[in-house]
Amino acid sequence: MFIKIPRRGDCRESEVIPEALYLNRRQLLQGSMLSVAASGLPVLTRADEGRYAQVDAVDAPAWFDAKLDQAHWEAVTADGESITPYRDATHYNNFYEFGPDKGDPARHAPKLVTEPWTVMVDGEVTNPGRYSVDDLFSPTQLEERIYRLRCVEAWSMVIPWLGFPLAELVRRLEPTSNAKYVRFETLVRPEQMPGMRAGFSLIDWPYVEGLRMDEAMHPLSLMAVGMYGRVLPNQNGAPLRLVVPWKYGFKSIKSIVRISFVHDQPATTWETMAPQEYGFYANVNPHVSHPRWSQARERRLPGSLFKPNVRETILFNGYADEVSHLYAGMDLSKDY
Ligand SMILES: Nc1nc2c(c(=O)[nH]1)N[C@H]1C(S)=C(S)[C@@H](COP(=O)(O)O)O[C@H]1N2
Ligand SMILES: [Mo]
Repeated sequence: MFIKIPRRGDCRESEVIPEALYLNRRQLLQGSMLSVAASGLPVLTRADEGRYAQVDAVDAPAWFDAKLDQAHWEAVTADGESITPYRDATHYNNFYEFGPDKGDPARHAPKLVTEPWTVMVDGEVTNPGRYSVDDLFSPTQLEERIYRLRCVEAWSMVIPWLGFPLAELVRRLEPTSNAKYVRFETLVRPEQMPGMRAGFSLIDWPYVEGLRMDEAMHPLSLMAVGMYGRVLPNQNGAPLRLVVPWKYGFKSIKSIVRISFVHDQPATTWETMAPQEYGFYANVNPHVSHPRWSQARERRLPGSLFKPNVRETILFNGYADEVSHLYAGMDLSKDY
């Protein structure tokens, strides 16, 4: 079930074939995507078991790799937005455990050992324990979800994830009625995570994130184990990461090793570090500026100096129809 992650050296080549298949599939899926759109979840589509993720890696000639970076990407979401090229989605990352620069995760994360991997489940829950990743996701089907990812730094991408609804997992784990929030923790392994060894990092590890229970149970909240039809690259949070598309990217915690069901709102990494800049909710909101910059617009990657690809940011990152009821009666300028 679990696919071996190629080492850095063979990584670039092996991406080519699954990606090409991926794009073919996209075109085949267009019809079904539109019908799903009509059912009210506009950028959601299902794939049958991620079959093409198991295609063997094949070496591509260097000229092909070079061409691929310049390829005109045709795949689009149901709303007509282009899917971010795989290369950008895997080489422009935030994963501070591996360093502060956007290229650091792609440089250093491939050395992270992600097999075996266990996730500790504890707190207000009927089925606590230490689960292997396979245990966690073997009972469920993988689904493909094409989501916008909007970073609080005002850039965004469109990424086709492969995963399963967090709600399914929560139901299986059976939280007690005392559980009001879910808290997530990332791996701490400084030997393999150079960003954690750097003395200047302000982050108090482990990286922690959390959701209110109703947010966790929302059908858009995804536990991702893959992207672009293949296994999740380490820099994107292998083997298991959260994706909450209506919130700023920092809520989508990577490489999860612990899931706790708790009564009180958990202290989360960014909110703890700078509460006046980053809130617990972190819902994408063009009307609530970051103290140091506006959130009204975003840079959709890839862009260039001549074509910066700037677009308006949409409330709840475009998912308002699905999620705004979760925040009825709340003042979004206070609970940012
Ligand atoms: N453990 C951990 N998870 C993390 C981060 C991090 O630094 N550490 N960065 C977050 C931020 S700020 C963003 S924008 C997204 C980026 O996800 P991507 O690199 O897969 O696009 O991951 C989030 N998850
Ligand atoms: Mo981010």
